[in-house]
Amino acid sequence: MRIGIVCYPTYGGSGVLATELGKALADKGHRVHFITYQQPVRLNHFHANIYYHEVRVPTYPLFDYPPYETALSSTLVDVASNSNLDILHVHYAIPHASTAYLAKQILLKQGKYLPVITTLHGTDITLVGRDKTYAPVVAFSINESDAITAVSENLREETYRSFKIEKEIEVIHNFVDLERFKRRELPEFRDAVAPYHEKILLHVSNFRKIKRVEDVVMIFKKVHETIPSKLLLVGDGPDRPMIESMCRDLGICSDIRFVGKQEQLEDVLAISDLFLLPSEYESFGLAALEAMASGVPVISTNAGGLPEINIQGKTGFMGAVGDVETMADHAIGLLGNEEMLKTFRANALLQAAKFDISGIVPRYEALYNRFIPQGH
Ligand code: GMT
Repeated sequence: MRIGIVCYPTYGGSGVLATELGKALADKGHRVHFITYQQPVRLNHFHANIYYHEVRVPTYPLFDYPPYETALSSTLVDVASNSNLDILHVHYAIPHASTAYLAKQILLKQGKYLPVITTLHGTDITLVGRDKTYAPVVAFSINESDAITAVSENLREETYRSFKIEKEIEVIHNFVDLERFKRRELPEFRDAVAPYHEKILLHVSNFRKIKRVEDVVMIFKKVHETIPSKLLLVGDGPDRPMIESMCRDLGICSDIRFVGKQEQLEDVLAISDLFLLPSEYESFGLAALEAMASGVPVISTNAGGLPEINIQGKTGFMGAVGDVETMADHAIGLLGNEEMLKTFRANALLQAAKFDISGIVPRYEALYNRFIPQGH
């Protein structure tokens, strides 16, 4: 198949998932064309079956807001015609579903039929998409997609609750490459972070309000009072300055490290004992799944799709949004009991295996096949 993929090329989960999907499809012999405004972060090696098309957005003094959607639609028309795409898969509805719709209409006029699959990822529905400035376009373009997928049961339900969707939304859960995240021993790295064998807690996010990174720090503060421990904060985003001053005010800066965006996340996971994700909402929580794939148990909220991956009392524990006390108590209970920690590690890995890339990618291939006209 010749597959076009549109996504955000940045560190967000939707872009990561879309890029990993494209790479896996390319490994299986499909030709994959990424159409984005920047090289996706995880698209970092040459692959004979992968093509990258940059969306250029020319500026002009009249434009206070350069028309990205117009540029993307035009690039989609160009790539679909010249590379003879069989299918277009867009990740994150805004603005990708509406640009895909426009490109599809233009191509139809030119005599080419291009089926469009839209994968909903989370904030495109639950936060940004619901805003009335975007909602009518989001609802329309989702309905006009040939197929709609959501990354969790919870997101599927949220989408039906928020919009008048006339089509079936298929749940295809996010996936992880177990091979990539297989835990390796990295004793020197671990010693550098925790020289006195302290426990290592980890949080990975884009430091947005919805992630409640302040709760990560408060959970850690409580754990730290009882258990010698270090906190690693991976990622960057708008709340980082606030979190830095919070750590200073609490006087725990020396045990918290901001390590910025990390491409080799598997190495950081390999030295971690516990993953913290106290988000206000997660449609899925790909970062938590990646942690489990490295055998790291998860303390999270029970928001959104998190209960679909984090099993209470088995792979970790969940608390209500904002219930820092409960989440901290669970973290202390787990980190203070080596036997229990070992069992949870094994459970986390077993649970992650249910979402292994080898089981999920064929579901996307089957979906594409349903919409590609015979003979292509
Ligand atoms: O986590 C974010 O805010 C980034 C966002 C994105 O679209 O890039 O992530 C969403 O999609 C991920 C991949 O499907 C999910 O694992 C995240 O749970 C989801 N984030 C939210 O729902 C807040």
